[in-house]
Order: sequence, then structure tokens, then C-alpha cells
Amino acid sequence: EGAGPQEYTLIKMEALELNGKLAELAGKGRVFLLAATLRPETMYGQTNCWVLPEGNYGAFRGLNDEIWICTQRAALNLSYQERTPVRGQPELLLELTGQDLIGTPVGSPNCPHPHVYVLPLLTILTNKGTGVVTSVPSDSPDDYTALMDLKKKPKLREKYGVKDEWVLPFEVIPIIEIPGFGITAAVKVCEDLKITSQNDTVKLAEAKQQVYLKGFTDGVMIVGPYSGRKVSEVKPVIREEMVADSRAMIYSE
Ligand code: A2H
Repeated sequence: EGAGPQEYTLIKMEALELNGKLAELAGKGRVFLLAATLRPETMYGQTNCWVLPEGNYGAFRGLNDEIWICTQRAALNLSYQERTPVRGQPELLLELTGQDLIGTPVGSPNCPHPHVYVLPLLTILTNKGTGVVTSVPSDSPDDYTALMDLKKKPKLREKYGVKDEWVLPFEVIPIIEIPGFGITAAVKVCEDLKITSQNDTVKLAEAKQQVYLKGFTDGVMIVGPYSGRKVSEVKPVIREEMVADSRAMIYSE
């Protein structure tokens, strides 16, 4: 944990079907999973979304009659940031586990796919962010490794009830060029460091160190309306656009 508060962008990813336990929310309002990210400009490369299968989540009443899915802890923080109808009292509509969310198709701002699927990530911390993470395998070593794990291991897919079609068609999408790292920096660094699974936590920490700051300081967008512009310049612009469109929120903890 750093010294000061961390400011995240919460990306609102709309659940496009309410299957299994989520069906209990039908007719109660639009349902969004809230993903906490430090890299809102990377949504152009989203291939899926992550939850912790055994994690506890809730569906809470948000603003404008929306329903927001995140951890209880995040819902409480949001309520103190004036982002739920009643301050300090998030209204729980439905208790959920991560497993209940897996396989939900979601639609996200700036994502090139009309929908992507919620998939299991075993290294999610429930005491950080919302417990929901957007997956951008081109630029996040964690996301690249976890997506490759699911693609390469039918037994892992089977264990969490993940259908092939939620994973196999989704390829890494180049979105940012980083001098010295090419157009899919996370792939390069994972190959250079010979990272073989999402449980390679020590090497993954090193991989993140290598690309995370570089992406921000030296990266140049190669897709979208800001193609050719520096990440450091356009990141706040892209974030503000999503917030103005009600497709994202600012959240601190
Ligand atoms: B980032 P910090 Cl492309 N558990 O978003 C594990 N990881 C979590 C999390 C949780 N509860 N909540 C958020 N995160 C991830 C994009 C991204 C991210 C890219 C590159 C780097 C990167 C797409 N995934 O983060 O510990 C989210 O992944 C590198 C640090 O608060 C979030 O931003 O510093 C980041 O970790 C927040 O990490």
C-alpha cells in the first residue's frame, strides 16, 4: 500500500444477460459490474473481465436506479463518496459469489467487442478496488498470463464452468506502442521473463514493474480517436469522456 489514497476509474460494464442467480435482478434496473482500473485508456484492448470465483460480491442499488456489482467493501466506500442513494448505507439487493458471475456477457465503454465474458482470475484481492478487474492482455502481464492459462488448460476451464467460446475466440489486441517493447508489451515481457502461469507471482511483479510505468510515460496510442497521441496526455481525456457519458466513475480508497 502506498502512502496516499489511490484513485481508480471504475468502468461500468453492463450485464447483457442475467443468467443463473443473476436472474433474480431481472426488472429491477440496468445491471453493471464495476471494474477498478488505473489504466482507463486501455479499454480499447479489453478481451474479458475478471472476478475471483470464491470471492463474495453483492448487487447494490446505485444512482439512477442502476444496480452495481462489486464487493461489499467497495459499495460502502462508494456510499461515502456520494455515489449511492444513501450515504454510508449501501442497499444490498442480492448476495453473489464470483462463480455466479462467470460467463456473464458484458458490454464496456471503448471495448472493440460488442460483448466480452466474465472469467475467473485467482489472484484477485478482495481488499482492493471493487474485486472486479477489466482484462487487457496486450498491456497487463497479469491479464495476459491468466488469459493464456484459460486458453491452454481445458481442465481449468472445466473447473470453473468456462465455455470454450467465452475464451478461445478472444485474441490479444495491440493498442499502445512502447519503444523497446513493441505493440503488445505484456506479451513481450512475459515471454522475456518466461512466465508460465498466473501463479508465477514473483516474476509477474517484475513484469509489471517493467511495463506499467513505461506504458504511461513512453506509450503512444495506436488505435481509437487518439491514435498517435501519448498515453500520458490522453489518459485523463479518455477518462473524462467516459465519466461524462456515465460509463465510468472516479473512486478513491
Ligand atoms: B489495471 P494497484 Cl492494462 N486485485 O487495469 C488484483 N488486481 C486488481 C484489483 C484487485 N482487487 N483491482 C484492480 N486490479 C488491477 C488495467 C491495467 C492495470 C493494465 C496494466 C496495468 C494495470 C487492465 N487490467 O495495473 O495495486 C487493475 O489492472 C498495474 C498496476 O492498485 C488495476 O489497473 O496499483 C491495478 O491492478 C491496480 O493496482
